[in-house]
Amino acid sequence: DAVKNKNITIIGVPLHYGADRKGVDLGPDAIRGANLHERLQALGYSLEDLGDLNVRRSLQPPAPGEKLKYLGEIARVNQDLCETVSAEMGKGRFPLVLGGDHSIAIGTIKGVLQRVKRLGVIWFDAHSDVNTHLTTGSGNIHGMSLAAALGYGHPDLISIGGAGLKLQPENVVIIGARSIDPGEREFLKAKGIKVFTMHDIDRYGMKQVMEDAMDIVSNGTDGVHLSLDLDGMDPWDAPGVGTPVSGGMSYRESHFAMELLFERNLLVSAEFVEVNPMLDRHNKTAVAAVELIGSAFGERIL
Ligand code: 5AB
Ligand code: MN
Ligand code: MN
Ligand code: MN
Repeated sequence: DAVKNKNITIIGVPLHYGADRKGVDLGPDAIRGANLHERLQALGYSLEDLGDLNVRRSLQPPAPGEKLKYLGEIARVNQDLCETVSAEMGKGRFPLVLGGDHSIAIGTIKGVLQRVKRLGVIWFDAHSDVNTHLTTGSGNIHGMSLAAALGYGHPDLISIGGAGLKLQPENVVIIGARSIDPGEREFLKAKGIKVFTMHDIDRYGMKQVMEDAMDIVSNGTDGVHLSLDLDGMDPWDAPGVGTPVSGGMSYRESHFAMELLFERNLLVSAEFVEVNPMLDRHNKTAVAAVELIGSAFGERIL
């Protein structure tokens, strides 16, 4: 049955430079504090928590108009993450990465790609994160991570984990999108990346969307990575995020998506990102993250 790998390695990445906003660096501990270990152990998993990767504090703020804010530190941390993820997978373990801002998807995915060449990705997000330094309005690298994992963007980002290591666009789906920049729209069209927008979820329902999404990411691949940005959920249910967009996936829709994912047994790795406890209410978003993790790893109501 699903998620056969019973050995999980937890890796925290307290990075906020990709979002250029404090608080999301506290995400890993907020998620742990919402009883992550207990939930997974109750499901029969054996855990090793490596703690948090090192991230430098108090860097000089970027110059106004900078299009790749904090590039150096973000690239360094992602290279470290890439090596850590790859090493854990080399020991036969399942990497569960806790963010931190979504720029960490670059390191996670590159590390997984070193072990699973033909990798599918489910990108659960209000945004599509396919900007580059040429299209970004904000200069925030957390809006560029999917593009970088596909091999587009600044050389210091796309070379992480080794030149030529990249996802194929036909193996990627985005779920829950409702805020896509003009340059991103062009990119998604040009590369033919399948996006299940909120409109699609309204129209076809989460069951159909997930079945189609899982068919796409499993076709011709040897494993699937889940990159889950908590802002994919509706801000009512997940208020503790830096870039909230209303009209998102409900609490139940998100749970159901994770339950369906578990049933298909596709995942080889996962990351949960963008939890910002400083913007949260009653730890709601960290708790939601742990509940989604629980569902993705087999928790059931009855
Ligand atoms: B997140 C925006 N497209 O590039 C940009 O939270 C938002 O990882 C990016 O999805 C949001 O700054 C990045 C406007
Ligand atoms: Mn994102
Ligand atoms: Mn987002
Ligand atoms: Mn639940």
